[in-house]
Amino acid sequence: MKTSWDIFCVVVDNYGDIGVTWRLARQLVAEHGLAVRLWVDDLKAFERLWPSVDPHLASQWQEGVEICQWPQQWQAVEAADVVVEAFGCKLPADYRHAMAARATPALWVNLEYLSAETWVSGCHGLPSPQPDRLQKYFFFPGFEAKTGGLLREAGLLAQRQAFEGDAQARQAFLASLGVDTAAGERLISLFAYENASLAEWLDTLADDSQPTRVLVPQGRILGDVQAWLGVGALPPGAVHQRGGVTLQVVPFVRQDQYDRLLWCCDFNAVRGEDSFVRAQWAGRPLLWHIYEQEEYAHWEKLEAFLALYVENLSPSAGQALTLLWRAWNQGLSMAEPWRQVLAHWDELQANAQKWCEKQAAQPDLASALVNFYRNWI
Ligand code: TRH
Repeated sequence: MKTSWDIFCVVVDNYGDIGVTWRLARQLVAEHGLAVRLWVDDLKAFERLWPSVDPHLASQWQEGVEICQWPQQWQAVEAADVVVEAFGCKLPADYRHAMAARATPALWVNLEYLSAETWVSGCHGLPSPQPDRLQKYFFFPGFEAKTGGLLREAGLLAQRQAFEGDAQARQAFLASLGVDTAAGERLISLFAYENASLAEWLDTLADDSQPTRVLVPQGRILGDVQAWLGVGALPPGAVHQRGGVTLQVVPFVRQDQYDRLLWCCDFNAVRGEDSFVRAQWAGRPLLWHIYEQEEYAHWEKLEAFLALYVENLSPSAGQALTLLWRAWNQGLSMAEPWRQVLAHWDELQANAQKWCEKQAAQPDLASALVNFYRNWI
């Protein structure tokens, strides 16, 4: 019989929680042949990144995963062999009792948020003592050998390479978004939270001799784009040009299509957790808008990642990228850091590729979780 897995997800805000758990659930089914149920409290957010999800159904199957609406009044179900509690969402008390009542113990894993901080390697895989006889462990994604790694589907990089080598497929994909690029145009994707630095970055792009097209998926940054353009609502398909920069709003696409958008662009601005990782798999230079935390806790995460990411760059290229990321995350001036990034473009491009290969040489997170379970039983 297949090992059964239950993954629990509370959508705090945005799309990262469901983005990560849905990606993991799909991969556990597709690549490990497991029986996976995904419990989600907000199917509306889910529908956004996987439109075939019906937000009105209590239970449904998608890609071989049983998706269950996490009900406010929990109904008794049998507990699975492996229980993944994503990002510290609290399991229903009745479900915990069901776990404790099993003849064989269940493995209970708390999947944590991604961080490059050095303490992560020391905490990955540690047990978290529980009052009942349940066994719970911390599972930390990460960038280094002693962490749980990053979500990466088998064949992802080969798919990307095939796509990159197929000019027609690229053009057809962009056309499906209503995008028609001009020769020599730099392509940037822009997925970010509200950001006070945007206006100056756009000014800088507008003044550049090389034309730039910025593709903006529907989302929170659009208000800043509107303000800069001095226009009203910006529906998908809206295109506005100012100097050397063309801004084009694109629809929020299905999760796997978003990868293609990243693969099409020369530079990707991403945010949160999942799009941040996907941009790394795109092997292109990127700009990260980190999710802000209380007491500025996110800042150490940003610096910890940068320290790893710029390790093999020349000091001046590393400095250029670092200053750009810091400016973007603090609402500071982007003009000079962006010019410096352009001055080091080839080196940053090569580094993005090498970083991607280095990360891909580590076991992916889904395989690491499956191995964790195998070693535990
Ligand atoms: O939406 P986010 O800001 O999510 C954040 C972070 O995960 C953060 O850590 C968490 O604490 C907070 O939510 C609550 O950014 P993230 O993580 O990149 O998730 C976006 C998801 O949306 C990702 O799976 C990619 C997907 N996506 C699409 O499927 N289509 C699109 O067009 C776009 C732009 C994104």
